[in-house]
Amino acid sequence: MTQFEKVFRNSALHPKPVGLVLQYGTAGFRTNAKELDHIMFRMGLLAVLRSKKTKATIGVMVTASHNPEEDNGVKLVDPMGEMVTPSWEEYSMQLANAEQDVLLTALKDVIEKEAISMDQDANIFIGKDTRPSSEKLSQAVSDGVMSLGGHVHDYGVVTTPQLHFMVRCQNTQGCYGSPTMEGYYRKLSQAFVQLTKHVRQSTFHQWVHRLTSSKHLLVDGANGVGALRLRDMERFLQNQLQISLFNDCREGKLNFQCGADYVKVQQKPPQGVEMSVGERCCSFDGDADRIVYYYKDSDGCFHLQDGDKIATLIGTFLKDMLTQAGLDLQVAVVQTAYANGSSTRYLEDVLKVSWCTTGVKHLHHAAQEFDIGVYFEANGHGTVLFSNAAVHKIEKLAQDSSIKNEKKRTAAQLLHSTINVINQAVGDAISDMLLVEGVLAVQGLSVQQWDAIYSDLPNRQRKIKVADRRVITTTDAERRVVTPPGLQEAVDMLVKKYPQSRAFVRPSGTEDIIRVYAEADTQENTDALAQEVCLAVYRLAGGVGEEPKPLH
Ligand code: NG1
Ligand code: ZN
Repeated sequence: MTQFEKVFRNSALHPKPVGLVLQYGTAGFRTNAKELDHIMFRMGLLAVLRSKKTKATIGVMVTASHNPEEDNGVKLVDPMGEMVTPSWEEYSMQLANAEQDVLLTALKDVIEKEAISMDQDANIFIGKDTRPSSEKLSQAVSDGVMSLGGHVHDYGVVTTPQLHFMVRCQNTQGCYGSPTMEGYYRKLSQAFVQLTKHVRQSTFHQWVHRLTSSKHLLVDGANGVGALRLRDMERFLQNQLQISLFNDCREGKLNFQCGADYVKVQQKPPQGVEMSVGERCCSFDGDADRIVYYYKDSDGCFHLQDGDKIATLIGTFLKDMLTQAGLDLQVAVVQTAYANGSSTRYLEDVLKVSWCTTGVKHLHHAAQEFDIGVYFEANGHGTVLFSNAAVHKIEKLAQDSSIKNEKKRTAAQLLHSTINVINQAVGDAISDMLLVEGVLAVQGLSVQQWDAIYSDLPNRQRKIKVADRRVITTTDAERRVVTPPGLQEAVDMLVKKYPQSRAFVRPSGTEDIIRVYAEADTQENTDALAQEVCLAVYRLAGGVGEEPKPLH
């Protein structure tokens, strides 16, 4: 039997429902798990082609991140651990949406267009989250890979960033680390222990003073894979961080009233976490590639430290360390339209700020333009990218034993540990958490002091259902609407009514909805603005169901 005959035969075991069309969205295919079996098989096929084309290991992650438990999804991971290149998103749609009888034609079309040598070996790493549907769906990916003669290494239940890490380690022949779970835990925790070692040297008194409180962190695992893998990691951390883990998969439902997305969008603490006043808490999302921090003050008020606050903390720390080390490297922070206006205003005074479209692949790409690119979405997805030249300069300085100035030497070593603690392949809740904890400890900052760096403008995110979300198209990093006609003018008029306000509208790439974002001087004005923009979308972009109502 030829390879293609085998693919044809096996594809019948994962049939595509006739007429079903799915889009490769902001972060891969994502929908109700019942619709995904054929997609998984076909992504297995595509991963083999991508592996043959790049002559490298490719990753396939089965997860729907922060979506409800009944959804699932799949993302492809390129050789350096980044999201698959956009031109291949097109191919994935061709394959995903080809009817059963033309699947082979679609497959051969990709092979021809990309001039792929089918004799080349293919190696695929597979990972999955904890959803009940993930087991069977990841099996469908494996079937696809093996039907086309690829080798599979199945890592089982891992966080999305762990899979990205494995792919990058494998393709850098171990330079980035060892492609094993132990390799991941060891690399990150050793770097974290190094970071916190400097605390004892540089701010000994503060360290002693905070010895008990500063090492303690409450973590909401969203009842997902992040909780399981964080448990595994704890023993590597040498007691440098004491974690109380909640929503750890033992009872509650994945992402239900917990997790980073819930906390960010609802702007309230997750269920199931026992927070005391002033205690530092964080929430992961369902596949642990996002993190947000928060605490409760003595009046019982909830304070959120989202991706913007994390970017600010890390960006300014890096800038300080570079200055102290005397290194001439540029640090930039990349933001999207969802960044709080206050964060942008604060950051623009101290660093370079750059804008791009929502979606990690865009942020990652934009951050690569700088010596050091810090990127975070407000929702808590982000990381730091160091150019090769920056890594080289920092490593050289950190190893230079002739430096007599202790401040300079410490700064260089802290920068070096930062490179190793951060997962440069992709945003990683566990790695970001270790970096934030390290930076807070080194700088002797409490969660309240970190929060006080700037005050967020009140903001609100809403969702509107429309008949076809593609009727809304945008420009200028998704900050302005192009179609339908009249909608942007309506938003502009509404924004003029409130002080310090801003609002924008865009179709979601992961859910079948339109997102509305608003911010203004007070929460009341923000909510009024968001409500009016929702109504404009509903009326001008074909809203379905009941008219949007005010939230309170
Ligand atoms: P969409 O659904 O396109 O808004 C959401 C997030 C993105 C990104 C992706 C992938 C918001 C407003 N949007 O995309 O930032 O994280 O999911 O998970 O948070
Ligand atoms: Zn996620």
